[in-house]
Amino acid sequence: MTIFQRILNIPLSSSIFYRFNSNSTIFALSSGLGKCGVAVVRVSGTNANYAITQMTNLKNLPEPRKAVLQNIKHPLTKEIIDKGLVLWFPGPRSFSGEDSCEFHVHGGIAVVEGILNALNSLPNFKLADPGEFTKRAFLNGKLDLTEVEGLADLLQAETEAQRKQAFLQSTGSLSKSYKKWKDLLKQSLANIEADIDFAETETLDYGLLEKVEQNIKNLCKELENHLNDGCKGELLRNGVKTVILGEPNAGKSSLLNLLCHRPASIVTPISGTTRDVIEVTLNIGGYPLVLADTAGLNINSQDVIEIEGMNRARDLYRKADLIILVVNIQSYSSVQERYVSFNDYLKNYISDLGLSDMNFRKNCIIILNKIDLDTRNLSANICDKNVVKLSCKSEEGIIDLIDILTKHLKVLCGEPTQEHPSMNQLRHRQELEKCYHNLQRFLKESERKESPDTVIMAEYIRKALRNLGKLIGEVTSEEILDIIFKDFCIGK
Ligand SMILES: Nc1nc2c(ncn2[C@@H]2O[C@H](COP(=O)(O)OP(=O)(O)OP(=O)(O)O)[C@@H](O)[C@H]2O)c(=O)[nH]1
Ligand SMILES: [Mg+2]
Repeated sequence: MTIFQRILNIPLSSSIFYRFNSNSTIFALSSGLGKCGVAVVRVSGTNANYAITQMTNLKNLPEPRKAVLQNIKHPLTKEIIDKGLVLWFPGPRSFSGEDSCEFHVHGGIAVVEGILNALNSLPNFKLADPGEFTKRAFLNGKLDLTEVEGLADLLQAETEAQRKQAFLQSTGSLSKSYKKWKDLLKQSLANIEADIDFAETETLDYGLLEKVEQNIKNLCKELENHLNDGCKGELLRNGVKTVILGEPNAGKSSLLNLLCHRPASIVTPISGTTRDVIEVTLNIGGYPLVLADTAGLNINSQDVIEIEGMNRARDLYRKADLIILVVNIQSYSSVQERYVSFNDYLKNYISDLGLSDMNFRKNCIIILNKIDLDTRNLSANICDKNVVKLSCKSEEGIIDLIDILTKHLKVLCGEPTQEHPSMNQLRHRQELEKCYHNLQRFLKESERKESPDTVIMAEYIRKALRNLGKLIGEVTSEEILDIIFKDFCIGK
């Protein structure tokens, strides 16, 4: 039993370290399937060396991590399948921590099939499950669970900012904070346990418990800051949900099509064309945007289909992280004399759409569309940095729109750095919230007027430690692992 397990009070049976005992050697195509220049087949496990000695003419294993060019043959028929590079990675200095090797061959389908068949004929070799190389790396202590999740996100990342966040996480930026907090809690627990065991017989450092209390208070502050980050990391990971709203015919669908460079949404001069929600995922300035076109809001409509479309639009509005409100300059022009300013018109417009109760100025971009039809040059008098003057027809103003969108996305998603990584998964948030509550209970007990019970205090720290242990995967269950590794592809 390790010291860590003793401190956390983990029964042996629930420790993943004791359950991992794999004898099989796994293999898989790690590069993409299909015709390509080079394909990489990866092998990991106790017998990985066999793959080299049985499938090449090498008498001895090559120098570790140095590529050697070899004829690669089937171990039984001895037929040469291809000529390619062979690399040897003896454990534990390999990705999985086990003995591993790689074959870099021509990326033809038959070549890859030939190599996989050859490996399959070796004793105790089996095709890897999705994520099995990474799972072995985790079980061998090469990566912790947050790093594994970062790696999964790195494979899924579609934008530059997502890649940055995932890369930082996969290289331990999040776990560094969590491990620092864990060390502090371990130290605190040791101090409290010392107080419990020796307080009556020996003189302990005066004020030790007060010091622990102060440390826990500071940690709670750090946790609060980490938890109250406006879900920046989650927004970056999942995409910023953005809804386009406005009156019928304002040009909402034209805007969506302009931003995604394809006719995803139907555009016609008929008012009320869009009914269903049309959603596209975009990369704007390196940030992920999940953009939804909606039915035009017309509170006077009696049409049941249009009414259902508007309900869907309002529903999205309530859940959106960012709102794009489209105003048709022709509509403004026709009533402009009635208003003292464009802002005044806007207030009325929002109220007419049935959205008056919402705070529009927060995370909202206003688009004054169809400026190519601005014959009275009304837009010249509108100087609000949150109002973008646009023509979906001539594309005038599109650069300003992309600019302002990127600014909003930057604020919403933040810019994760090595020093300030963002938490980006519900699993982390839930575990950290539990940790925070356990520490609050600790503080409540320690602040009790009558003598606080140090045994209870120690128990709360133990629980908080267990929460952090779960977060980085030192304590985990097959169920959690299955959920995390299911996102991986075969060969990773
Ligand atoms: N001249 C001009 N016409 C535009 C512009 N943007 C959109 N239109 C036209 O306005 C009409 C309505 O455009 P849509 O994009 O379908 O408008 P919508 O807001 O989606 O309308 P609904 O789906 O009915 O709510 C179409 O005929 C478009 O070609 C623009 O910037 N300039
Ligand atoms: Mg439309």
